Amino acid sequence: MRRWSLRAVLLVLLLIAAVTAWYSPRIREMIAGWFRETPDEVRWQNPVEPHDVDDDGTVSPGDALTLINRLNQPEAERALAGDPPPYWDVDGDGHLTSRDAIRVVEALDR
Ligand SMILES: [Ca+2]
Ligand SMILES: [Ca+2]
Repeated sequence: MRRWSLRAVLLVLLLIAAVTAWYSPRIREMIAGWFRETPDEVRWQNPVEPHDVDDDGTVSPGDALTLINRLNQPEAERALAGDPPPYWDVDGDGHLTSRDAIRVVEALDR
C-alpha cells in the first residue's frame, strides 16, 4: 500500500480549499474586487456621503465653498486629477460642474 507524503496531502488540501473558495460567490467577488479598477466617474464621488466634498465626516458650507473656488479656476485647472479627497463630483456624473455645488447647498438647506 502506497503512503502519501505530507507534501502531497497539503497540496491536495490547498487545491480543495482553492476550488471551494473559487465557487463561493462571496469570496470570488472579493478576489475580483482586488483587481477591478474604480471608474473615474465613481472615484470622484465620496462613497460614504457624496455631499461631503472634503471627507471630514460632515456636510458644511466649507464643502460648497471648496467646489465654488474650484469652479472659479480656469477650466484647464478644473480637470479631475490626483487622488481624492476632495471629492469633486457630488452628483456622480464624472464632471465638476455648478450642479455639484448646488447639490451641496441643497443638502445644507435640508
Ligand atoms: Ca465636509
Ligand atoms: Ca458632477
